[in-house]
Amino acid sequence: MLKPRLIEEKMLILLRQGKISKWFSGIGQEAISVGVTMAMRKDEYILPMHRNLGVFTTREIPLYRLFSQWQGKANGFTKGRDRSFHFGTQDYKIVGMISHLGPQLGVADGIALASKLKNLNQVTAVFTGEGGTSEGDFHEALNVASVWQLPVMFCVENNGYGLSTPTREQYNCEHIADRGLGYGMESHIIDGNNAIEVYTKVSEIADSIRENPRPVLLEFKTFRMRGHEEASGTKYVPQDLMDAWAKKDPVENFQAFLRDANILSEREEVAIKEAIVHEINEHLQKAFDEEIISPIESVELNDVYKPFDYQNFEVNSKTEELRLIDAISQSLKQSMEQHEDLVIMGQDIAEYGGVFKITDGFVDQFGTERVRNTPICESAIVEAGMGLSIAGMKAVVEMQFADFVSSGFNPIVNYLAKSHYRWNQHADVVVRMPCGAGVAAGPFHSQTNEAWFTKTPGLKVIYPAFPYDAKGLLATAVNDPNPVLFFEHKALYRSIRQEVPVDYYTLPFGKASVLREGESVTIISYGAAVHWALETLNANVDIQADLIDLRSLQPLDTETIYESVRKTGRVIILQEDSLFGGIASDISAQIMENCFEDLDAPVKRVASMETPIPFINQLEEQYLAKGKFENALKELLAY
Ligand SMILES: Cc1ncc(C[n+]2csc(CCOP(=O)(O)OP(=O)(O)O)c2C)c(N)n1
Repeated sequence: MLKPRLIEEKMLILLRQGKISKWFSGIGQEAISVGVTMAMRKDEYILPMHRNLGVFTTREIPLYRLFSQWQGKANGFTKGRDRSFHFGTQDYKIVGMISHLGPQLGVADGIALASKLKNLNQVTAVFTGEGGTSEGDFHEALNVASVWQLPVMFCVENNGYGLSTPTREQYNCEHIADRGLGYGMESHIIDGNNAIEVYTKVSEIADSIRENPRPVLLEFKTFRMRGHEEASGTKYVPQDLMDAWAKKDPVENFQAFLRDANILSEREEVAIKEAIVHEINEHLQKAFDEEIISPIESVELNDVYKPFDYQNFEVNSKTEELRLIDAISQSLKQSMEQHEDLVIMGQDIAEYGGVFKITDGFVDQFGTERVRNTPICESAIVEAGMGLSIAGMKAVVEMQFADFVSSGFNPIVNYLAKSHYRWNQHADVVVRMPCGAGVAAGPFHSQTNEAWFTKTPGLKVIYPAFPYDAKGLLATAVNDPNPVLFFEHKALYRSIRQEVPVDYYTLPFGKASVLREGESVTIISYGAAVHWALETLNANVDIQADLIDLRSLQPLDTETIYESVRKTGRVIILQEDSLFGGIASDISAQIMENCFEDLDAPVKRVASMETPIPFINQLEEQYLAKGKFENALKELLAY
């Protein structure tokens, strides 16, 4: 406890000297970080927050590495890409927070699920402040942990304030621990300023979780003695409250206890302190002496995704005619056979087989441990997928409808997408996205929301239009250790059939397929719109067009696009999504920038109306780009 205290005191000085950026103080809360970490085994994961320096020091991370991290230097954990405690390290089994606070609670669920599935008898500890408990992630994570009986210790550090917000404005129950009852979960209140109580109680609880896997909610009563971060001060905290808690200082009280019990002499105390101060100064010097990182573009770009060694599985087996939906189902099943560590999770996917029946019969073959029905909590399940990945497993998460991904949006774009770039931790998660209109399902069951994700570096976005492509690309998505959004158009599920190889095979990402070849125009599309373009070409046999089915939006096969545009000089991009900010706009811009001199006409984009997607057929038909395509194509040819 003394070590994090002394480090902090030093950091506060450096902060004033402008030598480090922000500082979030955990002074007064050390007994919790240190006590919990000491109660954990070294091979068990801890997911700390911004005030848990004691977790990092108790896991014995060399101090210079922490100091380098805070200065954004290479000996830190994020190569200068993320600040303060926003990092993880597999070497020390620590998984740091993202700024959004709540998501790591669900990540802990995933790690705990992996340890439960592997019978490791481990417990996972995750921290949050009482402010963070107001986030939906908290509720979702506790609910999932309870329904699945996952071995997680949810450690709430109730330190009185969330930034300037006192607890009475944060929640309206007496104790956060009281909520355990509502989740069907054991809970305890622990005096977070009493090191002995923290250590003994948490040790007992951790032991009992290892024996009997289950989640436990722990509320540590404590107090934040300094500002939220140093710049924000403590003016809003009444002085008498400060004074009362100052008397409960965990370091001073523990020192006094050790002295009274004749365990620690004054001489020993001084020696311990001197040794720590020496260590801090030595390591600080090392960090100061380290050069600052010089930016190299290629280094940054190369770390966004984990390198993936694509293995091509040959397609030489016999074929059978499959609908899109059967091809996806078959691919998923074969991936489950290929990867024993693959878990699929989604609403109603187990015995019921999913709303589209893609996982029908899977439970019989793979069991309910690997084919998991989930509560309705998209965030926690995406986060659990991340946790499985951290623990070395793979996850496929089924969104019941792509529209509902908005409820799991935060962990996808902020956690999964940024993890490899930030601290070299890949997110081996495929999110399956049954999407698209044309089924008279209205604004919330019809969207094709790929552009929400193609915008975000770190994600791969795949969007097949045919059974053959879907089967091979889904297999690759599972093999690829990066997060993949896999779009499956609902209107194509049962309407498109094709001869598909029976055996397992893969197809590479980033390769478009050229479905038709012609000299006069390039048509670029993906998903259901590819079939609209095919219909138009079938009805106008005189039009000589290259028809490019992108299949993969991120990575994007610009080579095939440019080659075709250079040949035809005219290009039309057809997308089902509404126009503004869709991928057609970016492809158009790239063509202008790279093929301008080969163009004989302006690039044309055809997309759906700038409205939400309406319900009744007549309105939906008017909304969709399909009806506008033929005229637009003819206009372009006549330009
Ligand atoms: C989703 C989200 N909303 C708001 C913030 C800004 N913010 C950062 S920490 C914090 C207070 C957190 O309070 P608490 O969880 O009690 O932890 P403490 O700082 O007291 O340890 C706030 C509002 C954020 N980081 N993320």
